[in-house]
Amino acid sequence: MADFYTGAKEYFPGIKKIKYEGSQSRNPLAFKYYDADKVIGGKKMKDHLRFAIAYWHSFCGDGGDPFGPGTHVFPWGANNPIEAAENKMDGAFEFFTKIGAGYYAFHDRDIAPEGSTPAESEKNLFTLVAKAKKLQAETGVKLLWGTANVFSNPRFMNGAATNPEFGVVALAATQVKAAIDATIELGGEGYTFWGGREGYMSLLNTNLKKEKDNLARFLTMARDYARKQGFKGVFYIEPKPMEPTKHQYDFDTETVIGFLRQYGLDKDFRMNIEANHAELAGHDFVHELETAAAAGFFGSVDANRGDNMNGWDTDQFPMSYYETAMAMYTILKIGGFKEGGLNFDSKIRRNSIDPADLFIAHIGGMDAFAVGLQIAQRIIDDGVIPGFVKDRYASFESGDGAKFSKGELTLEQLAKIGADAGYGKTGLTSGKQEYLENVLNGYLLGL
Ligand code: XLS
Ligand code: NI
Ligand code: NI
Repeated sequence: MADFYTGAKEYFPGIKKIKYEGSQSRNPLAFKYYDADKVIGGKKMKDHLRFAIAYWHSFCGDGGDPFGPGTHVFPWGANNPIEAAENKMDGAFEFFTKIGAGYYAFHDRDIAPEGSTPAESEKNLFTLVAKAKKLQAETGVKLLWGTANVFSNPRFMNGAATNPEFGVVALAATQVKAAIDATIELGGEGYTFWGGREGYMSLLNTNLKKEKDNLARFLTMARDYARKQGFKGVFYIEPKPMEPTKHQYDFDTETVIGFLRQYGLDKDFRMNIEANHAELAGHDFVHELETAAAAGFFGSVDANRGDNMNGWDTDQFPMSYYETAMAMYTILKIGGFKEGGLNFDSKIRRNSIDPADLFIAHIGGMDAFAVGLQIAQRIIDDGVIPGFVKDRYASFESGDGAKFSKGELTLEQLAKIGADAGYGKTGLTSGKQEYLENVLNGYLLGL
């Protein structure tokens, strides 16, 4: 029996299931570091990393950009749009099983074409959901999260939930409701809201307060509907500061946490953090992860990278061991993924047109996170870096410092402690950043 799925036609002929061959392998179609069943820190790599494939980039994006049309020729053309969507889904599951990803993620319009009425769109969606359900059962691949594309169609040019026209908000609801139903039907572990056009281009035509209130109301309705239908999974907000709008309301993790708390959504929603979006917000990827983790809002990851020479969402595949190590260190510190995973919201370049390129790109990303995971585990096992951080805050563990931490001191008492101690050399302690960077570089080189 083949160890991968194919429908009536094999869409990636000549490519077999991708295997782990080790770091000495020169085979571009083999993993060098990702060894799915290898146990790291008591857990298999595949259970730590929970890789997901993004349907939109891998099977819908054709390489088109503002300066020219698509360059990627997809082999699933057919006589009508539904048949094409079915073929594409066969191709997608062939890819998931050949690359060995346990999860995928999709927008409603990625898997099924829009119809001429909301009812027809929903019917199309559920035709493909039925096929996805069958293929999930057959292959064991699971849905990490579902979502609705309420940003591409021209009707959403002024926003979806934040649109100034009530009629558009209602049409967005037709899609979100159906996408929630689809997610539940497929056993999706999460449901994501990325506010593509939920923001503004100019305050001259925008009532910012009303739009944020409407967004919160819409999210509340979606949450209530999903829970009523029995959805037990997590809702994610995926922050992004800009693009396509000038300013998006879900700017970054800290902003979104404030918004969720303001509107009482903090129990059900967690963060889906995308590396490239963090960069656009002027943050490191790991800053966003650590901020979410510290506040108890960490959920899932859209794995990719930007280009530090330009300022848009290039959605390149993650390659930096330094970044993946820092990310996995934060994730391991909070006990790993609970419900989320590493979703490759990444796309191959416009001129990467060989069918193998999609595999090679994912292999690189999966290997990069496999390396990052092992380095992160090394940081923890070796103990030098966590030990340094622990010692740095040791003065809060006993005596007056511990009283301060427990909230047992008033400002007057605290000031008296300071006054009694005097200036002396208090505070003149090295942060040792370069030393710690050198330790980390040692791990990166396997030392
Ligand atoms: C776009 C977003 C998008 C979300 C899903 O920048 O990353 O792909 O992940 O709607
Ligand atoms: Ni994303
Ligand atoms: Ni993005």
